Amino acid sequence: MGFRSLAVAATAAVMLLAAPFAGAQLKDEYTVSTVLPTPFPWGEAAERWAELVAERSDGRINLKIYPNAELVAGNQTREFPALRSGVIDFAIGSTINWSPQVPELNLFSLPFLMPDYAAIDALTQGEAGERIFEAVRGKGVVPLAWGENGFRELSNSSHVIRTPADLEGLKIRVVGSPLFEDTFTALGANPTQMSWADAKPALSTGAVDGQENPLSVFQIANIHEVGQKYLTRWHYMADPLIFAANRNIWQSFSEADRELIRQAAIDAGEWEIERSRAQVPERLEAIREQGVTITELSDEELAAFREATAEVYEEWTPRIGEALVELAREAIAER
Ligand code: X2X
Repeated sequence: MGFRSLAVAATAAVMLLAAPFAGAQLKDEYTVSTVLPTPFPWGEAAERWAELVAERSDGRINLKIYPNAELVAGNQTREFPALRSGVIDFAIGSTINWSPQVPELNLFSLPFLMPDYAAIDALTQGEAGERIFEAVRGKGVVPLAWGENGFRELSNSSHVIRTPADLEGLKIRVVGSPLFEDTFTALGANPTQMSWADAKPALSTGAVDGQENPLSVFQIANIHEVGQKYLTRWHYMADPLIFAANRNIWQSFSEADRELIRQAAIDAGEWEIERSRAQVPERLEAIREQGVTITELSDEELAAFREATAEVYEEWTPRIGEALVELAREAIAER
């Protein structure tokens, strides 16, 4: 073979190799929306996902993370519509923030439905989780994997909370999801909906007296600095995170790349869930050292909160779907 034909053969080989990549028409960058950045577990989950995707695709697929819901101007309950319409390519979203568009996601917000981690897993890893993913797909978004924000605990600036009566009249910042209005109203509190971006300022001016968020959020965001001296571990609900893709973006990838991205999401989610659960004891210690009074509740004390919020089930079970709530209860009972 002469030099010329060698060169032609080499060019052809390069083109053949490049063909599947060219065919997939990859963008230089894919946007990934999250509410919390690193070092919150949520942000770390996103970072891990982007790393795994870059590594496994030899740098072909570039996920760029946009935290603080900045792609929707901080308005976290607008994230799902933006993902659906294609303003955002990918997102890792809390079930709370997406529940206004996907009513089934309110399942996880039913107060005191999930008593422990095994109960969360029984839902996300079982048939209930599949049905919830089906509901997300039904709204035009492709769900890929689960992560976890965490069990949400109650803090306030005024006094120790041990009973529903202790919540009477307290102004509590809640996420912009209607179920939370009902839960805190049932408890005699005064819930105020606002985005996370507005929460810390509202706590610091005293516009609200309290808030609820996972321990990781309380600690990393230094919520103790804005007068939140009392924390009650009531574990009333936990919000899983869902890794998801815009449908058109998803369809633009080759079958093999879809598998790669999905598997990376599953691996990043599992890594994040395990890690954030394992960090709870050290977080509690750190929060205690920040001078916060941490209150643990007995089973009887928890039962009083469960009773006081029972009406939320009556209102919300039909909206979530009777069958799904029933399935979830069974899965939790059999965990
Ligand atoms: O806004 C919150 O409280 C947060 C950060 O936990 C969520 O996005 C659900």
